[in-house]
Amino acid sequence: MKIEDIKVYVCSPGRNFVTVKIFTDEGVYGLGDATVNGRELAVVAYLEEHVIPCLIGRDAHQIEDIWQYLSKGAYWQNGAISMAAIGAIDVALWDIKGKIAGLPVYQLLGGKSRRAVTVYAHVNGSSIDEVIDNLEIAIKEGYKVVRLQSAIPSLEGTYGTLDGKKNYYELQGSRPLPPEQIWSTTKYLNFIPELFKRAREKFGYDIELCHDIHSRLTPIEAAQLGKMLEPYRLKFMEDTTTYDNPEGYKIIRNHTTTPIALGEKFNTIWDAKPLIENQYIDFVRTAATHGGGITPLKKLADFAALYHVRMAPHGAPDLSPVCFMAHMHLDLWAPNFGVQEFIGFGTPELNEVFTYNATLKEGEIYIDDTPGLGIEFNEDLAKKYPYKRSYLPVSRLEDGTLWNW
Ligand code: EZ4
Ligand code: CO
Repeated sequence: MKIEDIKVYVCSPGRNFVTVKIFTDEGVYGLGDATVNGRELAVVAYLEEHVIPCLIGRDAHQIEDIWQYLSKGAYWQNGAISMAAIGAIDVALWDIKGKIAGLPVYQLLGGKSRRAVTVYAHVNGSSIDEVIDNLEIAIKEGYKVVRLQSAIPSLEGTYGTLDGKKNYYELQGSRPLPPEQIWSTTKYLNFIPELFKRAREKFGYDIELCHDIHSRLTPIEAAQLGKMLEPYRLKFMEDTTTYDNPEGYKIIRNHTTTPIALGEKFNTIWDAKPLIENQYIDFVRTAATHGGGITPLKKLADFAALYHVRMAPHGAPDLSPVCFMAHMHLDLWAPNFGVQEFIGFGTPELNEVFTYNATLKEGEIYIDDTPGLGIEFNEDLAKKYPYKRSYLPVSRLEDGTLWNW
């Protein structure tokens, strides 16, 4: 079965997505997601100019060899742009293999390890009271795990909150230049434990709670945070500090029993290796799109399992439904699956362009047995929603110093 053609589509049904479609000479096609938030067209150029010409005429069944060819074979290994490009090709080839086999991708990985995929919902607000009200709604909706984020008094536009917008698509869909937000670690650390205290006082300890810090802290500040949050028994605190020095995580680990999640920006297993083998982290957050596809994520899951580290794939709105479905198959299979981030099924425009069968029941997502990934992309409708340049915000300290967003 030969690869006949590969097309790349950029559309913005609420926000920008880069979608790859591989066509074969047997009439079967596959879909992949190549979205890198704020750098979308760089991936398009990488694919169209440097990847696609090398793949025409190759055997679509040789997923592993094509992965090696595009990474080792490119000389320039790793990196967000190239791995998203390779990831999209890889996921599309798994989709094709499933369709040819007549099996959903999770069957090709080794079959189901559970009935459905437990997800965590985002709960946020502009004050603790508002977060608590929204948490009550999420619990009533059946979620068993939630991520709590609150705006911090006197800081504009805190990470993880909607900043007055009705959803992530309205917030992030079009930012023609990067907005700037102010950060203060002192104000944050003085404020945030109260949020979890109030949540536990009102709802007890059965609901599992997560929190994302988006790399704003130094290792010792992260250790302080972990200790302060210990009484509220979080499922995990995510991205407390950057991962450029894995030893930073050793400091956090040595001081607190609050579990640690990391890795939504990892683009290779090698990023995760020292953190996993030293048992500095508990959940690895790498996404199929940004980590280079299903092929490396399967290896990452198996490696992580040796060290009791569980998979908790990134599920932000900037990953397309194609990546979401790739995660559903990985999550159903992985024996060491932890939890899947989930921000809802998106806007009506989004669900017009991407169609798939996934049902949310009591905080778990069920998919059906459609062969392959089980997702369709309507490229004609996608044309109705052209690309709009859009950026993530940048963060500055109160004195103007550029900080991690
Ligand atoms: O801000 O994906 O855990 N989720 C997150 C995300 C990120 C975006 C950045 O592109 O941290 O919402
Ligand atoms: Co995150």
